[in-house]
Amino acid sequence: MNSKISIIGVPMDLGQNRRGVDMGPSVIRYAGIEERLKNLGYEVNDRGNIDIGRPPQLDVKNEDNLKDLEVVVEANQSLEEKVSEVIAEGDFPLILGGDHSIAIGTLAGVANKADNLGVIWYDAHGDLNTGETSPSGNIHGMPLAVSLGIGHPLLTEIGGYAPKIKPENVVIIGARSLDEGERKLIKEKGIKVYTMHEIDRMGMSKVMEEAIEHVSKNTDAVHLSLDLDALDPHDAPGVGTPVIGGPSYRETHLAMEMLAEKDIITSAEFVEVNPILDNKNQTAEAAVGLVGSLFGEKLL
Ligand code: B3U
Ligand code: MN
Ligand code: MN
Repeated sequence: MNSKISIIGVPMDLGQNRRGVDMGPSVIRYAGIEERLKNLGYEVNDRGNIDIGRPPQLDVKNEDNLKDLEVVVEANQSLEEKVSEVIAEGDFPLILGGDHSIAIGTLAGVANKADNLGVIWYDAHGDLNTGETSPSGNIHGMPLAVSLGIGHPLLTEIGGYAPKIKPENVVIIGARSLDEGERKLIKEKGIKVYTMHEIDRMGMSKVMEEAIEHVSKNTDAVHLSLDLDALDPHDAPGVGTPVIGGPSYRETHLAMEMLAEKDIITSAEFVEVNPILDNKNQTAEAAVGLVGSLFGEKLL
C-alpha cells in the first residue's frame, strides 16, 4: 500500500434530496480518520474540502430529469482536478462524501491515470440510472452509469474523456435495491453483481475472493467506492436511503481486510454518511473502522 494518503472532503448534498449528507466529511474527520491512519504508520495530508456551489433553488429537475445538474457538474470537475493532482504527487486519494454523485469526479480523476481501472462498487444500490430510467432524478443514483459513459454528456464528459471504466472491470457488491432500467443495463453490459442473494449463499469470504480476482484480472489500478448504505441499517443508520437486509459491519470488515491482504486498492471513497439521520455518529465511526481495516489494521 502507498505510504502517503491524501484526504479530500466533498461536502456534496445536491445529488439527492435529504439534507445533511454535506456534513459527512466533517463527521468522518471528527470520528478520527486521520489519527487512525497515522497510527498505522501512514503519512496523511488532509487537503480540506472541495467547494460546492449552491443552486438558486434546491432539488429542481431539468428537462432531462436531472436535479441540480450544473452545480453537481461543477463540483465534480473541481474534484477531478484535485484527485488528478493528488495522484500526480504520488499519494493515495481517499475521498470523503458527500452523496455518491461525487464518484463521477473521483473516477474521472483516478481513471485518467490508469490504463485499465477496476472498480469495486460496495452499495445497496446499482447507481446505474440515467435521466431516462431514474425514478427520482437524483444524480447520486447515476454515477456508475456515468463512469461507464452512459448518461448526460455534461456528466460523462467530466475530465474531457469518456468512458472512464469498462463494464468487465466492475464488480457491484451488496445490491438489494435495483430499478428496472438498472437491471436491464446490468444484463446488457454483463456487469458482475454479487447481490445479497450471493452473499447469503456463498458467504462474504468467497464473494470477496471472486470479486478481487475479477477486478484485478486485466487492470492496473483498482478503486473502492463504498456507499455506507451498503451496510445493514442496523449497523449504519446514518444514510439517506437505508435498505434492510444488508451485510453487517463485521462482514464488511472482512471484505476490507481481504482487500488489504491482497493489496489491490489504489484509491477509495466513503460516501453517504448523514449525521442528521445517524445515531451518535455511529455511521461515521463505522466508516473510520472500515478505513482502518482497508489500510491494514489487524486485530492481533
Ligand atoms: N435507485 C434509486 C435509489 C437510490 C440510488 N442510490 C441511492 N438511492 N442511494 C434512485 O433514485 O436512483
Ligand atoms: Mn451509492
Ligand atoms: Mn446506495
